[in-house]
Amino acid sequence: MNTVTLNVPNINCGHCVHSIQTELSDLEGVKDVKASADTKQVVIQFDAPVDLQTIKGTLADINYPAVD
Ligand SMILES: [Cu+2]
Repeated sequence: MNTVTLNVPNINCGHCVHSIQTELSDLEGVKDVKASADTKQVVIQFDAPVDLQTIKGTLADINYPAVD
C-alpha cells in the first residue's frame, strides 16, 4: 500500500472535497481518499493498477491540480 499526501491549493469548500473524493475513489486501486479544505491537502492510499501519475492526472482533469 502506498500513501501519498498532495498539496492541492484549489480546495476551498466541502463541494471540492466531495468532488475529489468521488473522482479519485472511482480509480481502480485507490483504497482511501481524504481531502481537506483546511489543509488544502489530499491524502490517498493506493495500490496497483493505479499509480501516482494517474492520480495527479485525474486531479488536473477536474481542475484540482496538485502542486509541489
Ligand atoms: Cu469548493
